[in-house]
Amino acid sequence: MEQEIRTFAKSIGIEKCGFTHYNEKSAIVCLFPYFQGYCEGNLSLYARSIDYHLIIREKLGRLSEFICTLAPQSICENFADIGPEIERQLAYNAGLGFYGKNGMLINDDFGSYFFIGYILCDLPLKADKPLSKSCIGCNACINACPGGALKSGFDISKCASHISQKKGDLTENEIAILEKSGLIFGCDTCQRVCPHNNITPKPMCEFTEDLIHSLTKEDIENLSNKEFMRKYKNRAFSWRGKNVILRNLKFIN
Ligand code: B12
Ligand code: SF4
Ligand code: SF4
Repeated sequence: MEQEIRTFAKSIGIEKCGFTHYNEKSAIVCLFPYFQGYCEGNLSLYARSIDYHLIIREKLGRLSEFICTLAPQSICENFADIGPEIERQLAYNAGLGFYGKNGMLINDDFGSYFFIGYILCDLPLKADKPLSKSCIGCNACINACPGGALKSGFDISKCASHISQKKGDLTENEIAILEKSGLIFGCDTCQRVCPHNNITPKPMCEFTEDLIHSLTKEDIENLSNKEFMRKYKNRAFSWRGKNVILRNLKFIN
């Protein structure tokens, strides 16, 4: 059954999936590569396409339906981002990648520019084995991080990605970190400098279509909150609302 699941996953564009166990259930963990190559813009690469949650939900929905045709009694639940488990851990356990010092899960073919989604189901699937390797340890991510967030473990309060998404006023130090990152939503620095990302892009085609690379003040300042949400509701950067983006645009063009 594992092979049939992998073959069907491939047929809908999921090149890599692996299996592990979680809370007496089987987890079918899938990777969703999105690296479109580098191109100017003030949005992080992960936020330029249609919201990855929507793309993952659609793909996992189809995969779950397929599993239910193989085993009609089975119950499948799909997750991306808000599930019960830490996804990098799950993907690591399913043998889909290894950890970088930047905290990212890295895959030999995709680098670290991929999302993770998974299905929990009650079928007894055979677990894959974790890889026994780690990143090459060059420290480029630690040295390049605009907030110094990776110096000893991961300090979320110094991470530009977190700062760009938090609500409210920013401190002077937070503003300085945001300015250094050069982005109004998310941060790519610790992935950009990572040698494991010197790869030929192999994004899922859904992540190459309808891209927005940048937002300007003019794009959004005259929209009401409702209009902003309506216009950008299918974008990952919209979840925090218009004011957070407008605030960040004061510091970055
Ligand atoms: C909250 C969150 C954030 C927060 C806080 C992140 C954090 N590190 O705590 C903020 C907003 C800062 C953030 C930023 C980003 N995030 Co985020 N985030 C999440 C979310 C929703 C929860 C993470 C969480 O619970 N963290 C708690 C800690 C304990 O878990 P963790 O971060 O996974 O860390 C584990 C590993 O670091 C591991 N580990 C590290 N080194 C080693 C070494 C060994 C040997 C072992 C065994 C384990 C290990 O230990 C930790 C526990 O397992 C997950 C989705 C999910 N539900 O898991 C996405 C997720 C982790 N984010 C993701 C992405 C893409 C990003 C960004 C790249 C987005 C961007 N461009 O701005 C940045 C990257 C920042 C960074 N360097 O980590 C992807 C990661 C994909 C990947 N290839 O790794 C995820 C999985 C979302 C998804 N569905 O694809 N994120
Ligand atoms: S996402 Fe940016 S700020 Fe956060 S750890 Fe990576 S380089 Fe540092
Ligand atoms: S930049 Fe170097 S140290 Fe950081 S994750 Fe990549 S290989 Fe590891």
